[in-house]
Amino acid sequence: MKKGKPTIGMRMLPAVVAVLCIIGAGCSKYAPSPIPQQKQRIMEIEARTSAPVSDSFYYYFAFDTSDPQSQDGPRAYLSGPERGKNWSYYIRLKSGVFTEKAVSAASSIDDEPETFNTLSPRFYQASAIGNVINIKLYLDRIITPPASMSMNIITSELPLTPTTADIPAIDYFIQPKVTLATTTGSYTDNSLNPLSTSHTVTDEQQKSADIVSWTYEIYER
Ligand SMILES: [Ca+2]
Repeated sequence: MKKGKPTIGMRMLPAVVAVLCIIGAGCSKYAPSPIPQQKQRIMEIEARTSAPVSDSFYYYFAFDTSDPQSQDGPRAYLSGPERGKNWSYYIRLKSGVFTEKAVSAASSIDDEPETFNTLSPRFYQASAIGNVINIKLYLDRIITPPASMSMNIITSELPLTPTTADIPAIDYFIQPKVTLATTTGSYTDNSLNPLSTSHTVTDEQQKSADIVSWTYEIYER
């Protein structure tokens, strides 16, 4: 073959490409279309403290997700026989570490919570910066949520413990049952629930455990 002379194959290349394109176009008609990404409900809670969030305290976000709801919502009992009363799921912040616990049976309230990070199917985002604690999670992965649930934000110096000694909560909702709708677009906050976190911490040493405001929102991502 002489150098530089195009072969028949090379000369036919455009035609071959065109045929392949037609075949390709024909085939794509039958190719499976990508599954559209299902949007998921995110629950976002933001709580603000009087002084910057401190490693000295435990911050509990306790939920009653049971259906039907308990009469009085998640109570601020951290010890004694009623500890963790009506808590079916909670997130705890201590020393910059977020943990979570789904309370499946009454006895499991005393189990150590598991780390709430990217390994948790419920985790979306969580941070504690300055005076702001922000938690975002996949609502539908807590449970199949009922039309509404209830929440309490409880702070303390000691963790929830199966002891008869009194472990007093520092801050908590005066009215323990704050009802939250779980439908997309739901929103509520402390001003709409005037009895929530209205307990004012007077001890200067405990201002970091004083929740002064909070918001709750449901949206899709
Ligand atoms: Ca407060």
